[in-house]
Amino acid sequence: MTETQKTAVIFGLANKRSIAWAIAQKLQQAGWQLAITYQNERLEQEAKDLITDLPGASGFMCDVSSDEQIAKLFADLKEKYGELHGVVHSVAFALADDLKGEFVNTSREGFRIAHDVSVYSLIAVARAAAPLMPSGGGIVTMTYYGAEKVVPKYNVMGVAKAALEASVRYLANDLGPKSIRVNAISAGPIKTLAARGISGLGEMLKSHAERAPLKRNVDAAEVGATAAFLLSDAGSGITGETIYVDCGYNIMGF
Ligand code: 0WE
Repeated sequence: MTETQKTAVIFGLANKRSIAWAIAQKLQQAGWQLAITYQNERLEQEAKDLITDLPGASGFMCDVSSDEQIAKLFADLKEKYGELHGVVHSVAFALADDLKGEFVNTSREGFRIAHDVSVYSLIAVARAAAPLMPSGGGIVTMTYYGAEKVVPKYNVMGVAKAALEASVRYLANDLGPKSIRVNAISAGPIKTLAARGISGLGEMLKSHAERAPLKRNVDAAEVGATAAFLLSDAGSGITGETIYVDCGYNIMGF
């Protein structure tokens, strides 16, 4: 068992509603050993309480807006695990002011922060992880439909997610020769901590469920299962892709 066990690092645990947590649970059930990161001291206690109850999982603090913290984390991961087979990036941030009102009012600093935290971090993490993946592996990030079509108030996050999806394709091209696959999951709206700050989320969930072919909203566990699939051998032919886990919402024209 241990000689064939795979190890993944998961970025973006805030609480039990985090997509990162749903992915962690599915990967653990599939037999993975996990390193799970949280942003800072403020989130540490809640993260550690969750991680303690997940067999074979360890917690690490890492703010992905810091090159130093990313370097330190991967040095620690190399020492503890030697090799990695999976990376899950479930991190995004924009200033609250930029997720209300009009996109045309996005500030230079707000644009920079959204892209630094939500997009550049994937590139930095992929670069740091690749040397720890000599046998190949998978990288999965989270995106949203607002990358392709206008979702009112998603604003600068939509532009950042468009850049993230393009980054997935360029990373897939760079890392493919090392047998490292890079994909994005485009999830329908889910009531996470990040989404709860959004006014009108309730109405959005309702209209999403009405319009989606499956007539319901997606569950974080379904996103977790898709991430586990992409990181498994079953996903071995898939790279550079954005996979929808949205109850079919994106296929509708009217
Ligand atoms: O990607 C997201 C949300 C990401 C997010 C959320 C927040 C809230 C708190 C990024 N930064 C912040 N910053 C904060 O200060 N989603 C896909 C969920 C989401 O967010 C929206 C949505 C949906 C859906 C914002 C406006 C409209 C729809």
